[in-house]
Amino acid sequence: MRPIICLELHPLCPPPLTKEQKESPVVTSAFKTTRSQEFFQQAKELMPGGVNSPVRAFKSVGSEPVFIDRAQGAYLWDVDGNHYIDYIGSWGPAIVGHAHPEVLDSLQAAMLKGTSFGAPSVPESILAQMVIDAVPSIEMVRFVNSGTEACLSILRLARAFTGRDILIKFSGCYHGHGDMFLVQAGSGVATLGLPDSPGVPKSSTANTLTAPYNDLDAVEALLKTHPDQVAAVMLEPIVGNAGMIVPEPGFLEGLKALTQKYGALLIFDEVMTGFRISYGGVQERFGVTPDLTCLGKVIGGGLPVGAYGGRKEIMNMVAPAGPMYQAGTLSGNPLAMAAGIKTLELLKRPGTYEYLDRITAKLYQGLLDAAHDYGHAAVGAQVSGMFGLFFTDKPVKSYEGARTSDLKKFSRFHRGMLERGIYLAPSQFEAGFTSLAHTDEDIERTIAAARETLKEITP
Ligand code: HOZ
Repeated sequence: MRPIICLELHPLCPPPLTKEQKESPVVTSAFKTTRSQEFFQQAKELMPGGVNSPVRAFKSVGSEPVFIDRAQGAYLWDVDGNHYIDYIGSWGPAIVGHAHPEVLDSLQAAMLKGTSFGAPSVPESILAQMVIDAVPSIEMVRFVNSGTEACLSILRLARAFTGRDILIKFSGCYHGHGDMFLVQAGSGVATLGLPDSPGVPKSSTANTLTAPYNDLDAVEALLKTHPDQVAAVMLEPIVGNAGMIVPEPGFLEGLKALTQKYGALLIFDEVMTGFRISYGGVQERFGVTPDLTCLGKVIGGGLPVGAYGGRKEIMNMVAPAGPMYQAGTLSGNPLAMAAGIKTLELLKRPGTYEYLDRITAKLYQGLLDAAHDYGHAAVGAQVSGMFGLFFTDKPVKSYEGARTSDLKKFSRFHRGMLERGIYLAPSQFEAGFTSLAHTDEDIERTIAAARETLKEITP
């Protein structure tokens, strides 16, 4: 094994940034990644691919990750002292900005009372009430520790409630890494162009059927071919794991009608969109209420969390109220609850979603204009604090459409932006996220960086 690289301090701890590095403006010329490269070499011997989640390895953009040392507001600083405007936001949770002082105060107060009880505590009920008040489909909720866990549990619940086995999902949608969801999945699976994962027995996916997103006819055909067998139709109601794809008018309403007609449950995976697209998620903003909903990311305020919920008659099947078993040692953890409660309180303040909408629309339009002004085919989408761009001239309505995007161009764009201090998701098949901490000036700097980058790239 290689010796652990020893920098100035503890071997696993990057040196502190100097005062100048902390205060430096966004890097435009002195981009250096020497230390990140050293840490990545070391990490690759310690963890598969050097990371704990595949997309963040930057493999699909043909480069190497920068190692993050610190995050504050809309900004990140890496171990080489480069300073970035962050549009990943920890893949969604950082909606009020990183290390928000009020979230940190709540966490500190919670931490002083203990980090985990493995027993009921009042903060669980406070966050549960906030989620129930906000999300139209949720009358009762169960907290878990990740979006993956929420999706695994919700499918078991849908199967238990309906007594049916089949799941209909959509190509390019990602519902975590549970065996039965790894069929034409988005996120890391799409990013790395992986076929369905080895290690997943055929029997685990035998009951998973897929349809193209935005294609109601395909869904109805599957429901007709498998009468009384489909437990649930599950989707990201706005897709963020195949790049960003929005539902066409009538698509969500059509799924609701079809699931009712064929006796299946409709499940919205709002792990990414919950409390982001609006306080009540996509279901509130688009006025379509599913039977069950998965949540994660924002409701943990940056700590590991997931949740699933729905109508009481369904949720009361979950143990110990009912027979469907699901459990977790750290579920309802007091730190995650405290960070989640404060984050939702901050989001509830007047004007937050209007602000997210305004700055993100400005960013999205600026990026699109920059691409078109320099002769690049580009399309995309933006709703509230979520956005995405594809380098293609065809409208993108599904994962099949997203795959027409010019991935080489995306890689060059990503690198050019990184070197100019703009931290975008290192994959065409992920959405971008803004936060309440992003300022108009940040957006203008980002658009200026995009114009410089896109000017350099041959259309
Ligand atoms: N799969 C998540 C994004 N869609 C998380 C990626 C990561 O944390 O690397």
